[in-house]
Amino acid sequence: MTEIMDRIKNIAIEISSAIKTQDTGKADTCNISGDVQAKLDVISDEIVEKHLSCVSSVAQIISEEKEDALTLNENGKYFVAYDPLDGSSLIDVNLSVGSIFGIYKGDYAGENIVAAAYVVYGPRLELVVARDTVELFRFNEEKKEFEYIKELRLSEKGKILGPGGTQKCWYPYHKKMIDNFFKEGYRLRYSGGMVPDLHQILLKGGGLFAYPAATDKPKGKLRKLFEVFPFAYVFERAGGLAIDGENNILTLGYEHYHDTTSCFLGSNYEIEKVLNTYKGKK
Ligand code: P6P
Repeated sequence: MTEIMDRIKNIAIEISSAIKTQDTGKADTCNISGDVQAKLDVISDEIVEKHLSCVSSVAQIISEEKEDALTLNENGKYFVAYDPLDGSSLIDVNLSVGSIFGIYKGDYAGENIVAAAYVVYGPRLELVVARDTVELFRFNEEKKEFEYIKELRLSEKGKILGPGGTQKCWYPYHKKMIDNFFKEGYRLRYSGGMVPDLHQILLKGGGLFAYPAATDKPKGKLRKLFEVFPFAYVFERAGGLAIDGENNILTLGYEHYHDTTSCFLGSNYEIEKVLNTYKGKK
C-alpha cells in the first residue's frame, strides 16, 4: 500500500506539471461514459497507468477513461479504480480539478475498498490519503516533496452546501430539502468540480455535498468505483457519512464498471436531514 501511495505522489507531481504546460483543449475522442475527453484526460490517464504498472502489489487497474480493466500482476493484492483528471472541463477556466483513487481488495464493491486518495490541483498542490485516518499533505515547491500537514476530521454539523445536478430536474422533495438548508443559513459552495467541492467541506470541517438522482439522471451522474466509493471512504474515515439517499454508499455493489449512483456526502447532521427526506421515496 505504501508503494501505491508513493506512486500517487509522483502521479500528482507529473499531472500538476502537465496541467500547467500542456494544451487544455479537447481531444477528438470520448470516454466510455460518452464524455468528450480533454487532451489532459488522456495524458493524465497515461501518467497514472505508467506509474501503477510499476507496483507489483497491484493486480488490476481500471480508469474512468477506459471501458475495461487492465490486469497487471496475477499475484497482486490490490485493485485500483481511478479518475485521472476529474472536472477537466474546468481547466480552461482555470478552476481547481483533481485526481481520485480507490484501492480495493478482491473486487470494486464498496465493502471492499481499503483505502482512498485524492489530489487537488489548485493554487497549491495537495494530497489527501484515507486509511484508518484522513491525512492532508501539501507539496513543498522548494523541497520538491509532499509534507504532512494535519489530520482531517468532520464536525457534527457544517455551514456550506454543494447542491449538484440540474435544478429543473430535481424531484420536488429534493428541492424543498435544499431550500430548507439555505433557509437555515447554509452558504452555497459549488464549483462543478467534485474534488475541490468535497475538499472544501472536509477542510471547513463539515457541510453537505449532494448529487441526487433526478429526471435527467435517474441513477445520478457520479461514478461509483472512481468517484463516489473513494470519497465515501474518505468522509466516513473523517467522521462523516455518505449515502445514496437511503443506503450507506459503501454497502453498494456494482453491475458494470461505470455504474453511477446518487450521492450525499457530509456531516452527520446534514446526512440525517437527507435520510429523513428520502425515507420511502425510492
Ligand atoms: P454538473 C465533473 O464533470 C463531475 O464529474 C464532478 O467532478 C462534478 O461534481 C460533476 O461532474 C458536476 O456535474 O452536472 O453539476 O456539471
